[in-house]
Amino acid sequence: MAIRSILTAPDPRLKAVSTPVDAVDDGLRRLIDDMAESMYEADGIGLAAVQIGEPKRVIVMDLDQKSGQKNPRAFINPKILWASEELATFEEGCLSVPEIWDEVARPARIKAEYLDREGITQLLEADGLLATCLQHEMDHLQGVLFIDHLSKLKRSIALRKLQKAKRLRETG
Ligand code: K2U
Ligand code: ZN
Repeated sequence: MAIRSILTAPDPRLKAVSTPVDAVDDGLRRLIDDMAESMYEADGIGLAAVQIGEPKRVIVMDLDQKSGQKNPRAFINPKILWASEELATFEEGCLSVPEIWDEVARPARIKAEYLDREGITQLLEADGLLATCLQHEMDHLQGVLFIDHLSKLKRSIALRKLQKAKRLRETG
């Protein structure tokens, strides 16, 4: 397993539409393990493959990292089959959008289909943080960041802040 660096916005690679996985094999499972390790290292609870520069339709999430218990779940080629009209608002952050937090409204309940790390089709009914996080990660697979859901003004302020922080990191 390897800890991979996480891309931070602005970065055109984060805007890529990720490609479907055509084989759930050992190579993909190594990528999933690297994603999980990179997510834990960054104190995240979710990560999309595109965030480590791999535009494949693969997500890992672990919402219950209680007292060191790690239970990473892989979602390969996830599809949302149904979403409630009712919305739920959460304050979101993102490992690729450092130091920016804001409220995003998304469908409160969803039904999704995906392949697990053995390539078996699974169905998921989710609400609460699980529904929000999965939708946030699936946005990544479409090249969409949570700041793209904010008002034009808030998004431009966020992008200016991110550009300045990236310049400072790169020039030291
Ligand atoms: O894409 C991501 O970075 C996933 C988010 C998970 C998440 C986003 C929105 C709502 C719920 C969960 C991160 O893994 S967790 C949030 C975070 C952001 C920055 C630093 C640490 C944790
Ligand atoms: Zn994110």
